[in-house]
Amino acid sequence: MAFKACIFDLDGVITDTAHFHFLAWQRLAHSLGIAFDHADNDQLKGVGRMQSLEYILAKSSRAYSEAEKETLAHQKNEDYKTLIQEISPADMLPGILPAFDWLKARGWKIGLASASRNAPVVIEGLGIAKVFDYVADAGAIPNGKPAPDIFLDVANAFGLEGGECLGVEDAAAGVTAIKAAGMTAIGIGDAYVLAHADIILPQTGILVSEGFEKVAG
Ligand code: B16
Ligand code: MG
Repeated sequence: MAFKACIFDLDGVITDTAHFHFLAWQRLAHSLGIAFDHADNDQLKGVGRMQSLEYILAKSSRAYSEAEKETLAHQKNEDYKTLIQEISPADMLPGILPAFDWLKARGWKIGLASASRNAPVVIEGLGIAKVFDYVADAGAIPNGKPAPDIFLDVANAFGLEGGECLGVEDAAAGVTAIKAAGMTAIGIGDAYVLAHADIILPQTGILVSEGFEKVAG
């Protein structure tokens, strides 16, 4: 079956917002007397906001009410929104603009399947909002990654089968979601973490030559 669409993850694929998530989560964790380091942050890649908070609070000795959790998640997001105000086209990861050009030249649809509710602000800051034929609304998708829902939502919007779509992800949960959606997965990053992807690339600079050209060829 020929590919007709490429569906991108945002954080860690198109731009590196993971560092901003790290700073905001760490500030929150430390304010609660909870340790939080880069290894913790890696566990949260592709994981939604409330689930990420649950991961952090599980390390606390005290229990938090639902109302307190809402307040904490809001606090982290306000911090995160302040940090991403500075995002500009210079924050695009290498090879992404050429990847968009390659896809457009072949008439493939371009979709976004980010777990982040802040995705519209980030792509606006990067200057690429108009590139996407469809952007999934993370807040409207009931089951987060590793469930296939967000990738299937994009495929449905395009009127395509999973087998006609390629997905690009940097998180293990995201690769699992792509495969569960019946799509072909390109993983960006650590080969050990992303072992279940169809193609694994160490970085985005070779996405066209070692990713798209290989699957489309
Ligand atoms: P927000 P992605 C994910 O984005 C991030 O990787 C993850 O760290 C974050 O917690 C999640 O979005 C939710 O983000 O709090 O902004 O809604 O990798 O799926 O593009
Ligand atoms: Mg990601």
